[in-house]
Amino acid sequence: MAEDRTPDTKLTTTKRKWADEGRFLTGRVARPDEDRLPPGQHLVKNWPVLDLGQHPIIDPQSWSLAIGGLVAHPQRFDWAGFQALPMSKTLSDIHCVTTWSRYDNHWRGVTTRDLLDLVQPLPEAAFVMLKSYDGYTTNLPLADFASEDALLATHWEGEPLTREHGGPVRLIVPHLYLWKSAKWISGIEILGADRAGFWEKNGYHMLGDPWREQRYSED
Ligand SMILES: Nc1nc2c(c(=O)[nH]1)N[C@H]1C(S)=C(S)[C@@H](COP(=O)(O)O)O[C@H]1N2
Ligand SMILES: [Mo]
Repeated sequence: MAEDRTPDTKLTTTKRKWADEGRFLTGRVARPDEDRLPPGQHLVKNWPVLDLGQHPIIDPQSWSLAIGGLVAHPQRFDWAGFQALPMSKTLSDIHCVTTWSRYDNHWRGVTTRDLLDLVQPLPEAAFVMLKSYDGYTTNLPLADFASEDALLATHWEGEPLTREHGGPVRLIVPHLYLWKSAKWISGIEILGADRAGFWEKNGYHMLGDPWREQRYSED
């Protein structure tokens, strides 16, 4: 632990703890250029829309995001509270299990690390279940959720995220297949053990790493 170091803000303490534990490093694997396109993928210039077919209309007045489960400080953000969080910009490629990939997407939003700094996952926290306004759910390891370039995006290419792409707020975890990136996100539950979300119950992989072609579960 960090007791013998200079006292620090809550924020740096969490980051240091992660570094000490060597956690949250998956997804930050340096890849040579020729590995930029994962196996079995092809490039597209447009951005296809894929979902269960319900595009919920979310009024900012009634929007909220709850973060709970195995955390020291559960939070519920309303729209104003979420807008007051530190906003970051990222640049990333996205990869859909239906074999398209799209390079160089500019995002703006709140990084998952900044959110986790606020709620402080407990030591036994290891997985995340995401919940959305259309009833969709998806799961992933906490380490992957906390990857450095993962964020709750409000903007894409300088414009507010459209409803069909999950606006007002969706998750983007660029190093996993895009089905893990919940659109219209409403809840984040931190778990001790992995649980299957919607597609994961229907044969999709529990992790979904495009470079290992983890499209469907083995059994
Ligand atoms: N809430 C919600 N999020 C979702 C889905 C969904 O049906 N509902 N579909 C997932 C799947 S299967 C894919 S491929 C991506 C597609 O995101 P896009 O439509 O912005 O390309 O969203 C993911 N997130
Ligand atoms: Mo998908």
